[in-house]
Amino acid sequence: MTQQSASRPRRRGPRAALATIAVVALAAGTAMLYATSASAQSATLGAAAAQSGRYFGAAIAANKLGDSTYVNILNREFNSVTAENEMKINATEPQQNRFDFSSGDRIVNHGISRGMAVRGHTLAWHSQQPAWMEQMEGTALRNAMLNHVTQVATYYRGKIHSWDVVNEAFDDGNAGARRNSNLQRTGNDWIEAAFRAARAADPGAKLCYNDYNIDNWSWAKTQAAYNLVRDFKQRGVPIDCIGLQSHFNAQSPYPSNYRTTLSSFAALGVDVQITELDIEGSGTAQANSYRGVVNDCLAVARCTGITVWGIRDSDSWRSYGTPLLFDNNGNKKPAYDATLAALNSGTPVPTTAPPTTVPPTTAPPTTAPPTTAPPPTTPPPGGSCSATVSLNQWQGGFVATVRVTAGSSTNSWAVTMTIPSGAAVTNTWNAQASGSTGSVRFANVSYNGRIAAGQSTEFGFQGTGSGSGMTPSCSSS
Ligand code: 9MR
Repeated sequence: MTQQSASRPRRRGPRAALATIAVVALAAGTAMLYATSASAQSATLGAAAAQSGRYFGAAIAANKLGDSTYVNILNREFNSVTAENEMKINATEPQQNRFDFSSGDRIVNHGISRGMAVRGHTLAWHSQQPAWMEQMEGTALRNAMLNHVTQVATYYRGKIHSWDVVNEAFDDGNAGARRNSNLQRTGNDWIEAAFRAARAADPGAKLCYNDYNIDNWSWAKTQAAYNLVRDFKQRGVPIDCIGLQSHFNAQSPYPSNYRTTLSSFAALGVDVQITELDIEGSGTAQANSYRGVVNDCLAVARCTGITVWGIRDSDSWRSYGTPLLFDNNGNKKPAYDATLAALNSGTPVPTTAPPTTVPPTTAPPTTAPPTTAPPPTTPPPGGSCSATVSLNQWQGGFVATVRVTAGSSTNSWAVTMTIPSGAAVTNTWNAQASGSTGSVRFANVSYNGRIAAGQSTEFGFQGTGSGSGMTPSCSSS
């Protein structure tokens, strides 16, 4: 498996949308451009994000899954979940080699049963280690860490969209140095060792490095994380994504160069995920910051999803800062309205160039645009769609990413595919599968049935065996 093919959801949304807009503008004048880019209006965060093939997730707590206000918001608004604490090392391996997945399973099962993508958080971290691990050093700790990564990633194999393989390995000071921890003291290569173990255990999961205070492009810690990713890509260490936690407050505000940070990481050839977003504040100021974050993500083709770190302000680890999208009673805040509107506002021009690149000095082409309109691409009436599939395969298994594009706007869609003989679907996200072998139908879930004309959404599934030769066929209404 190559690094490229490991890159599961290849987000082509903004580029595809751009191409569509260009065609429409040539054919019918620029007025159509605005009509097209503003046409899709989804009522929930997940559905709005899904229009461009992205996810919108929340960190959730297993012990709140009995709270109906909480669960109603979760199920209505979000299409991805992260366990806030339940999949950390102290939760999953409380005693050495005695694993406990009970709380993690509650989160994973809740997400998977509703077609949500599950982010795994986290396999290797200096914090929230069980007591037995905190006391360890050296070779024993290195082996215990690798065993933990292997066991946990293997247990959840096929169920996790992205793993935060290593969390918070850099120091907070300006030096950009590694954090001094018992894991770091096992040798500087502990991070890449963890990534290699995770890839071997679950080849279908995207593997992320996750950290906070790597949002501001001019901060040394950001540069340290950037250099780590660049080095891994250069040396072929398996890494698919960078997680920017993006906990913003007065000391670490939403930076004006955030988009530069996102596009710079993306230009290294990794996905960018905003993994723990919360922004302290209230009212218009808070709403403006959320809007800025969303717009920055939409502007970068490989910024593939946003997760907020909790649902209501009262659920937040920083509840005093009221940093989330819903108030203590579960009501939508101005920050929610701004976030939803930004997600619905379309997909601005992607900026994938690294910031260090000098802008071209060549003048724009002087050739006049063609005066003949391109041939009209008339979509069939009554909702139409097409689907393409891309595969990430390894010995004995595969992950398929299916992109559904609406010819004319849809209210619902379904993709049917014949699963090759000997292969079987084991897990699906962002769609509901009927059956697992032979002819399998994948129907939209509640938040991604509506696709505006020319827009796309993505779903995925994992399977055993070989997925070669599948031809998707799409129908819609
Ligand atoms: O939100 C989590 C809180 O409930 C825990 O007490 C805390 C313990 O370390 O971890 C919080 O989540 C952190 C996440 O795992 C990593 N990035 C920072 C998050 C906020 O502290």
